[in-house]
Amino acid sequence: DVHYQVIGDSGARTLWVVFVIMAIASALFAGWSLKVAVSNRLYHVITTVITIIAAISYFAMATGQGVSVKTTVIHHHHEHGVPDTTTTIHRQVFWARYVDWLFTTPLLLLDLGILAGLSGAHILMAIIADVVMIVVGLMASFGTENTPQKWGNFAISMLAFLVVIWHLALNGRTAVRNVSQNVANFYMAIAGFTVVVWTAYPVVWGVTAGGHLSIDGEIIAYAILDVLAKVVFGAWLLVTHAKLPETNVEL
Ligand code: RET
Repeated sequence: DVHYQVIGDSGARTLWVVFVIMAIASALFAGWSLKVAVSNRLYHVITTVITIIAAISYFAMATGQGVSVKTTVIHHHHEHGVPDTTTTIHRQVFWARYVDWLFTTPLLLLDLGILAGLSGAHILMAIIADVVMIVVGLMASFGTENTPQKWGNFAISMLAFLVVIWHLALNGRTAVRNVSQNVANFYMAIAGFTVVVWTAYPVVWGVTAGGHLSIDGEIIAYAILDVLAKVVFGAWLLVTHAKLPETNVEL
């Protein structure tokens, strides 16, 4: 038998809603940047670009672009004269997300790295590990179900993710202590939030790969995470930056 796993009404509506949220957030963040001196707009620029990229990616997905259909054939072996049968699953894979993440996750790390006062070398290493995580994660998404290929790529991507967390949690914490106590407290809160939200992505991915989530369920889960990781994160960062002059950086 043949199964089609494709987007439904709630998934389609969710893609449009997140597109609108990202577009509004982009306009607000860009507007806020006009209220601060040009020399002090680095976080605004980075944070606005993040939501603009997300808006573009959601627009693409909402209008049916950035999506491919992945076919999985499962063989059932029968004995005693019963003929072998197969189950074929055609499932949509929204790869536009990975293009979004490829650009936005390094920018989010740049926001956090600058906030913590991390060295250029540490920021670069975190970003390279992050790019490996996303590209290999894309490989895993298109890998053949239940094979060492798919789960091997997942494991490599998870290792790269651990390197990213290492930089945020250990190097970031060490660096930010030399900035100021207020900035250190804020960094620990927003970096902690980031680690929790980001960790949910491989969880959603694993539940999806395990066949336990419909396309619409997957879209809604990632939609919630994307709004937390980009919009809530960005608003929190920019509002706190306005209140804490020690977070100022000139680059
Ligand atoms: C994948 C699957 C393979 C294993 C791992 C993953 C991690 C993804 C992450 C994504 C974060 C995205 C954000 C987007 C929007 O702002 C690729 C799901 C580790 C951490 C923060």
